[in-house]
Amino acid sequence: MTSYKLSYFDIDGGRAEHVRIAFHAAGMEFEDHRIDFPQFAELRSKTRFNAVPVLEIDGAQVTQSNAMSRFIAKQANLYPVDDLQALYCDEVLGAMEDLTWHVTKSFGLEGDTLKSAREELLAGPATTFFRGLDELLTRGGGTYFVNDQLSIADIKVYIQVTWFSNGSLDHIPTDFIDNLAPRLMEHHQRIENEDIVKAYYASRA
Ligand SMILES: N[C@@H](CCC(=O)N[C@@H](CS)C(=O)NCC(=O)O)C(=O)O
Repeated sequence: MTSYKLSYFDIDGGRAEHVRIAFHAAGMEFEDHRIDFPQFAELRSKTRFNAVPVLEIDGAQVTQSNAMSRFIAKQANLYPVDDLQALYCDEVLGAMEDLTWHVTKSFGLEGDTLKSAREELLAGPATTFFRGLDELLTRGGGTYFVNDQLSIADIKVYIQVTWFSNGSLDHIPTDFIDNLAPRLMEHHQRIENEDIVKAYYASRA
């Protein structure tokens, strides 16, 4: 049997969470290798691009969280078969990766410098990306992002919206998305109640 080992920080979010949910939805066994920062310092130089997550498939390392999630999502019927719908799904995944990059630029900052960086994030990239997502939700049919059915794109957006609305990012008001694009919060609630998502978090409880 093929072995899968996914290494990432011990948080229920970030760049590996949609991969973990896809593994669970596909019913595929994997080692959920959760690391702390000292372990990351040691692992970093052993990863191909000095970053996590990394997925080892029978010991061979693969990087890039969205590529991993697509691979597993196909096994879980969470990735479109149709090429155009697959393109739409990839667009959402890529946009979320870009937004993450904008957020991480403010990591490590403190005090007023952090506050101004987060204000710039809100006024700039966060506004642009969440407005853009709202348009993509319309394109997908208004309920899901792609083809009127649940896909890995919905799960990725769900994780990002959680990150922006649960108070974990300093100086990001928890009602920011609700004020900017309320349909994204409705979508968030809908995805939270999907069997696949509920079953994953029940398995973590
Ligand atoms: N495009 C990559 C980005 C990976 C990435 O930047 N991961 C962060 C953690 S979420 C990291 O390991 N950063 C380490 C560093 O920059 O030193 C992916 O999606 O997997």
